[in-house]
Parts: sequence; structure tokens; C-alpha cells
Amino acid sequence: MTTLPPIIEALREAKAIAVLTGAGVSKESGIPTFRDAMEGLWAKYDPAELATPEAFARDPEKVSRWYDERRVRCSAARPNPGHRALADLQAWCGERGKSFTLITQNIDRLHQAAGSHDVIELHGTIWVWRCTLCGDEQEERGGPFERYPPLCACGGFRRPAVVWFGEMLPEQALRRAFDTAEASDLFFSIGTSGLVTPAADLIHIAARRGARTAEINMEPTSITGLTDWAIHAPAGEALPRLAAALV
Ligand code: BV8
Ligand code: ZN
Repeated sequence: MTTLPPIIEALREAKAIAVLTGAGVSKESGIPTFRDAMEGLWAKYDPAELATPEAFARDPEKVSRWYDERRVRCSAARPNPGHRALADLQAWCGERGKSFTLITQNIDRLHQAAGSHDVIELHGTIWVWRCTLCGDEQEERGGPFERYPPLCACGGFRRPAVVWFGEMLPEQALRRAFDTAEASDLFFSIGTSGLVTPAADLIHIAARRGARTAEINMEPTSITGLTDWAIHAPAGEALPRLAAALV
């Protein structure tokens, strides 16, 4: 387990910093991680089962209800100190002419709410729902829908504008993420189990190009052994410590 100083040193020396975040960063905002999203009523389902176009085609009521419950839960969530520390880090890099890019797998937009900008959303967002017939997209920030699946004015079923398993990622977001990983000389993987591709490929692309790599995660993951440094602690504690050491 690493202490902070070598990572602080690497940040001071780096020119192009890339950060990939996962559900672990939103856990301290009260949003269950993807693996533990299946609580209570949903405990008997495997998330990868529900988060697929096939599941929505088979049972649009159940899948849209699950997502709307997650959306309403996100409404009660606020950015935590980990989100805010990443926004501070982006500002710190900007002041020193370093490039900083935040890539997220999360769909809650808490990074943007904390002040991060130009965030690459690899897996879309739960705040936007898209008509499966006419493609119309609407941002939904209110309470629960009145019916499931919610209907578009054209009569089509509406789905969350997230990327399901087996679906392609948004082309522009994925291109930007690959370019960012290739150009980075310091890559952070924060709050993610690193199991889902192509997001999980990014750190390997960065490392192959010679970037130094760091993991900040509650527990070791499949990539811990590959990183130069690993901090196993809550992101909401480790990131503010990192940001505070930089001032
Ligand atoms: C694609 C949005 C091309 C929806 C998500 C076989 C057949 C078919 C496909 C595949 C296959 N094998 C592999 C694939 C590709 C597949 C894949 O990777 N599958 C996995 C299951 C092996 N990927 C895809 O399908 C992608 N598309 O490849 O298209 C294609 C097309 C057709 C066929 C083949 C290829 C699309 C993937 C996107 C899926 N959508 N999210 C939604 O949210 O409902 S994925 C979802 O799970 C998340 O977005 C995230 O990406 C992923 C993992 O979640 P994490 O964020 O990592 O969260 P997790 O719970 O896993 O881990 C949290 C971590 O945080 C833990 O380590 C924990 O210790 C830590 N933690 C907890 N608390 C804290 C903390 N850390 C710090 N502080 C804390 N407080
Ligand atoms: Zn429509």
C-alpha cells in the first residue's frame, strides 16, 4: 500500500493527467455501487441481467422502474469530498498548464455537480431519457414517472440514455477517452473494479505508452498489481488528502 508523497511528486512532474472513475467515487454520496446496486427488492437480479437491451425488450416495465428508482435515489445525492477534490485537482492542473481529463463510468453527473468540467461520460447518464421510437431525448430531474415504461409524445417507450451491456459506447466519448489515455503521463483509476471493457482498457493503454499509474480504491482489484501506486481507502478521504497536499 502506497503513501501519498510519491503520488504527489508524480502529480507535480506530470504534464497530462487522466482520471477514470467508477461507482466507488459516488458510494459516499449514498449511491450504491454497481455491484451492490441490487439491494432489497432487486437483490435477486444480477445487474448485468437488467442493464441490457434484451432485458428492456423483454420487460420494459421492470427495467424502466429499476432505472427510475436509481434516478430518484440520485436526486437525493450530493457530491462528496471525493468529487470536490477531483474538481480542485482539475483547477490545480489548469493553473499550472497541465492537462487534466476526467473520464467517468458513472451515470449520476455528481462530478459535474461538484464543479468538474468537460467530463467524458463513457456510459451515458441516468438524467436523460430517450424515446426508443423517435429518439427524442429529455432531461428528467423530477420525481418518479407516473407509469412504466414512460411514454414519449409519439407513443414510443422511453429508456434511460445509459450504455447497456452489449451496446456500443458513444463514439465521440470513447474516442476522446482513448486519446486521453494515450496522451497521459499519469493515469488514476479511482473507485472502480476495473472489470468492464472498454473502460477497463484505458489504464493499460496509458501504461503501454509509459504513463505512471495509480489506483485509489476501497480494496485491491484486478489492476492493483499493475499500478505503480495503490491506495486502498475511501475516495472521499484519500482524494481530499491528495488535494490538500498539493496546495
Ligand atoms: C461493449 C451503465 C462492444 C448502466 C454500465 C461477453 C459478451 C458480451 C459482451 C462482453 C462479454 N465480455 C465482455 C463484454 C463487454 C462488456 C463487459 O465488459 N462485460 C463485463 C460484465 C465483463 N462490455 C460491454 O458490453 C460494453 N459495450 O463492449 O460494446 C460490444 C458489443 C457487443 C458485444 C461485445 C462487445 C458496455 C459496458 C457498459 C455497461 N454499462 N453502466 C448502468 O449503470 O446501469 S457498466 C457499470 O458497471 C458501470 O458503469 C461500470 O462501468 C461497471 C462496473 O462498475 P464500477 O463502476 O467499477 O463499480 P463496481 O461496483 O464494479 O466497483 C466499485 C468499486 O469501488 C469496487 O472496487 C469497490 O471496492 C470500490 N469502492 C466502493 N466504495 C468505495 C470504493 N472505492 C473508493 N471509495 C469508496 N468509498
Ligand atoms: Zn418518440
